[in-house]
Amino acid sequence: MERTFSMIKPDAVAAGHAGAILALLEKEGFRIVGLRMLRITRAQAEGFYAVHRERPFFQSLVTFMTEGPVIALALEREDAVKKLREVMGATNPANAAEGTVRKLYAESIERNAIHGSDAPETAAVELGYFFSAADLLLA
Ligand code: FUP
Repeated sequence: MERTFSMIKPDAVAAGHAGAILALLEKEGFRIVGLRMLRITRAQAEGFYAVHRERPFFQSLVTFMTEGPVIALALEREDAVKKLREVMGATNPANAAEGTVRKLYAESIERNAIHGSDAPETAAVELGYFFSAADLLLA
């Protein structure tokens, strides 16, 4: 069993797609082991996406991520990191496969409905960013 971090982004929460996305994730075999709705601060968004700091879309991305509440998720299943990336679909919804979260719910490459960690090492860091070890031990 492996754990990964996911986040339902402000566009999908505001559009009322959170329940459908959670249902899709559960149907794909993920167990929800942590769940928090929160409004992230600009500093948190900048830290979370620090790897993109020099990219032209950085400020716009940070503004989007702070425009409304998000739902942070700790998810567990076999091969969770890789499987979540498949279920999310390509970053740009125009390139996302049928049935993926982004094909179904993303508005654009920036407003793309869901985040998922890109590697097990990233997952560990991102889970620690939003969940305490004690919270995840309960699950
Ligand atoms: P992903 O791992 O699929 O979320 O994609 P990246 O890590 O490459 O990008 C992180 C986020 O930056 C994306 F979810 C949306 C945003 N982004 C843009 O807004 N424009 C781009 O050209 C690329 C990424």
